[in-house]
Amino acid sequence: MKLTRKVKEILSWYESDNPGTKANLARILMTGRLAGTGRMVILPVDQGFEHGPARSFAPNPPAYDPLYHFELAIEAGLNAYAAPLGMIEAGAATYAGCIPTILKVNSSNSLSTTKDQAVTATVADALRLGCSAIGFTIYPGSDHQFEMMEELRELAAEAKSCGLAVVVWSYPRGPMLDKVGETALDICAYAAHMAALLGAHIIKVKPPTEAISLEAAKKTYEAHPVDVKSAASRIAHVVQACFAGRRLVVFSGGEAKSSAALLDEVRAIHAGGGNGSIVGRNAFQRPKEEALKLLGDMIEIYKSKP
Ligand code: FBP
Repeated sequence: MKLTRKVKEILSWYESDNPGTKANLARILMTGRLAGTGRMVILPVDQGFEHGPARSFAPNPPAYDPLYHFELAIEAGLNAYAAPLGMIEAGAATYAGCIPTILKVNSSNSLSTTKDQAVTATVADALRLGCSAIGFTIYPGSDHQFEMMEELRELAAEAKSCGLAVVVWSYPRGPMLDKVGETALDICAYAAHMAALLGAHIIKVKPPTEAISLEAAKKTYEAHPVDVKSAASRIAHVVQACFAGRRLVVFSGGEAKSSAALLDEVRAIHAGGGNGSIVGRNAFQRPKEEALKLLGDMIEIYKSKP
């Protein structure tokens, strides 16, 4: 496989990584219909843990079957499939080598009131299952944020030493943040930046809103304004916070919404220089044909000239 100039350029940003990690990043970037473009669409299916099985899969019952998600990601021509241990194990042999996988190594659930996650898989699991990367969530702002960051430090160091890539879901939540604050532009950029500082190769955040939430940051944003009205410039600001675009950043899809609304978001991510989408519920909660159509439309946007 010959790497494109774009992918070579992206790999050059990761100056400290060993050939194994670079090869795994290349696998993700060179797979699927967006291969070689530097853009990605990834399917994450950890919502069974996060929200429970019925809330996740009842809208489209075939999605209760873990194999369904491997098929969906492969048929849609996505770059990678991310899931917790049990989901990856369930299709590991059937789909070995068919699509890069990201093993989600920590998980939360809706039966807990604490903003924390348990470590639910290991780097050894990721290697045994042929994964390209580990995935880890941090909750900047939570009372457990520092332990989460310390867990990530250990797991990321181990993963990198074994030639795996590290994907960080950075979701601000905790006592200082209300619902508006969790997706406010300044907080989102801050969360993305912290993921970069923690050594993430790929950073995953929610699309930012117009709000500026942190009191201490308001003066700075007044002095150096970002065009918060434009979704593309909000994305561009998050990209800037990811080491001026030297780290890959992808944006999540959120709860099921209309195709038009999701595609508008994708256009903004593309125009703002984001590297793509990591979209779960909006994909697997739709009947498969509809999901394939929507994922195909997203890919077409990412393939077009921004
Ligand atoms: P969705 O596209 O379904 O939002 O998936 C992205 C994701 O990050 C999942 O990996 C995770 O389970 C979920 O969002 C968490 O969502 P929330 O923070 O809204 O509970």
